[in-house]
Amino acid sequence: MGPDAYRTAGLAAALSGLGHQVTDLGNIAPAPHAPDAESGAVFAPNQTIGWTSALAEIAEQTMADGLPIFLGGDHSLSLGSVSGVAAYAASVGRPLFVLWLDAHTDFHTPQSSDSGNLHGTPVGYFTGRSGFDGFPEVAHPVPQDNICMIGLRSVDSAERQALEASAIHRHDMRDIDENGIAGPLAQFLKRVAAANGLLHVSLDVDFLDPSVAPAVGTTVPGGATVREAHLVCEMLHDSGLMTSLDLVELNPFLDERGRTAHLMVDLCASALGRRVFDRPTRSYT
Ligand code: HAR
Ligand code: MN
Ligand code: MN
Ligand code: MN
Repeated sequence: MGPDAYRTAGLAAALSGLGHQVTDLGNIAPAPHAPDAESGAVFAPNQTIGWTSALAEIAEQTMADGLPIFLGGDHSLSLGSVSGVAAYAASVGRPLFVLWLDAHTDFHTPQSSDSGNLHGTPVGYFTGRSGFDGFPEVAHPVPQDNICMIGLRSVDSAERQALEASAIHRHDMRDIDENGIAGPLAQFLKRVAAANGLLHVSLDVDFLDPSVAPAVGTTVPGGATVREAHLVCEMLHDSGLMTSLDLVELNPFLDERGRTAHLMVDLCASALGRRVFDRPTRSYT
């Protein structure tokens, strides 16, 4: 339902109005997979394996043609999108960086997850943590030091422990309250530019405050404002560095007259060049 809500909210028209050539590849189907048991430690592992294989393949292919935007839907789609983008990055000999805009760190493994929801595991998967039995092997794990998380305010204790032992750059909401959102982002973008990296951005609806973006199953109060989110997207466009994007966790059943879908479309447009006025080009080198 998420992708259809984005279509209804006019995502393609917003981007073509900015001069981009937009191709909607339609809904993706999962690769064939074994049936899932009714109950188990994690929810729908085999189906998620099927989605991961299909998405990784299409991600790697579409990177050669343009800037793919993956619409969801559950954040478990990033097991596939990011691992496929990482395979493409390796094939062109460039390092991959990931900007994770989310209330959550999604750094679990299927073993450490309390909830059994695989949307809590994509960062664990594409950084090459062990415990993803039956999932496609991650041939090109994203280096921890190449990942920046912004918007954090709900971290489980197993994730906290693993993160604190990791080199992942993380900015919780207090950090943003105290220092603003532009500084940490600019710092990260400079590193991407210096390394001639590709940049995948994963935007979870719950990065935003639920008062402005209610259409997500895992709302956490105290999130980014509309302007903070636009500033991130505007800076991403200025940088010219973003090469792929996930728009995830939109649940249209929970929306209020499409306001969350429309806000996400507007943010995507900002990330792809919509602006109020031109300003001198900012360099992140
Ligand atoms: N950490 C919790 C869990 O693993 C909540 C994860 C929520 N994640 C998302 N996307 N919905 O960030 O269950
Ligand atoms: Mn989810
Ligand atoms: Mn998430
Ligand atoms: Mn989240």
